[in-house]
Amino acid sequence: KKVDVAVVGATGAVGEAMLEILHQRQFPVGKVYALASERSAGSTVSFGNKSIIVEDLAEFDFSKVQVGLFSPGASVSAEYAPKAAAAGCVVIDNTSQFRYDDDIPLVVPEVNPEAVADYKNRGIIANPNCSTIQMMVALKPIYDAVGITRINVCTYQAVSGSGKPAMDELAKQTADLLNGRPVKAEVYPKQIAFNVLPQIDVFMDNGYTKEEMKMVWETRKIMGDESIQVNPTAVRVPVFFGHSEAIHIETRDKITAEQCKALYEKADGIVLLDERKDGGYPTAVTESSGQDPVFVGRIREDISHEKGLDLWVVADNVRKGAALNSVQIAEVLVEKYL
Ligand code: A2P
Ligand code: 11C
Repeated sequence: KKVDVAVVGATGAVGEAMLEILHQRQFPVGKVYALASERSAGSTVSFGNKSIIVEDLAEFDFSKVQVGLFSPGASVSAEYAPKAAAAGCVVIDNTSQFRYDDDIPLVVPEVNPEAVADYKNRGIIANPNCSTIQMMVALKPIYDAVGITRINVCTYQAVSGSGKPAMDELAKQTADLLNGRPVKAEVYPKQIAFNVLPQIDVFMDNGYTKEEMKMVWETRKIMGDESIQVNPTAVRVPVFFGHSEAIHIETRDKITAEQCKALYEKADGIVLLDERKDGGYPTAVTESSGQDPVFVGRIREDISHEKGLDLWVVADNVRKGAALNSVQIAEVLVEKYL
């Protein structure tokens, strides 16, 4: 069974990775269309060893495809995802536009693949935020085994989460600083090179940022548990690819570090790298960059809480955090429903 696919936002960081992953995983593609804004129409992107001419999203007829992988920014998805769905294309949307609508499924295939069935409601499936996805993959086995009542999480997020202009800004600021030139901050409110910024996305009325609140809202929706308490601090660090997270959980029943490791030995999508010696843990650059799994290490029982457990979780934010998760959703869709 072949499926015709449109990648929307194909010239962006996530769109490029979507094309690469469709090819790598041998997704059963028939025809692939690369769509972006009028600005880049006529340029080319790669798909395997072929190059595809980028077409203007505004001109595209979505009745030509069965699946649309969208990552063009929330306001563009707001306009075009419903149009594509009305033309019979199932949209898998990587933006935050539809995630919190009750009738739109929000899916991490290792956690709640059954929710894909609800694509029938509006023809749209939402892909969660990158920092939520890797946390869900890591916590699901523990949630199922002993329950989780509360999550405290601090993130260390790569600049690729903000798209290509942010990657260019980190590179340029780094080069400027090393060459004694003055630094300009445009994408981020302060210098990101050699710095750490405790702000991702805009501030909300409660003092949390929107990135932090996404982790709260999305965790509850994906786990299907409104009672989970989530307390995030989301931080941008000068890393190009790979989000890291220090996660502290409180479980319903006690779980030991050894029991937790045993769960991970047989969990889908997880690589356990946890040796109590120098370097015996995963890092964004060395392990996760360009890779599919979620890496977990530093598992230990919390010395300050009887039912507390600490974890270090790393994944490639552009792959598992965005493009790969979207393609995995498409795989479930094609295998079970289309
Ligand atoms: P374009 O290159 O034509 O601007 P990133 O998040 O890495 O910056 O990528 C954003 C992606 O979304 C790019 O492919 C970009 O295309 C695309 N995009 C942005 N605005 C629009 C729009 N109005 N219509 C279609 N695609 C858009
Ligand atoms: C970041 N998590 O790292 C953001 C990017 O809701 O899909 C993804 C924003 C989103 O900047």
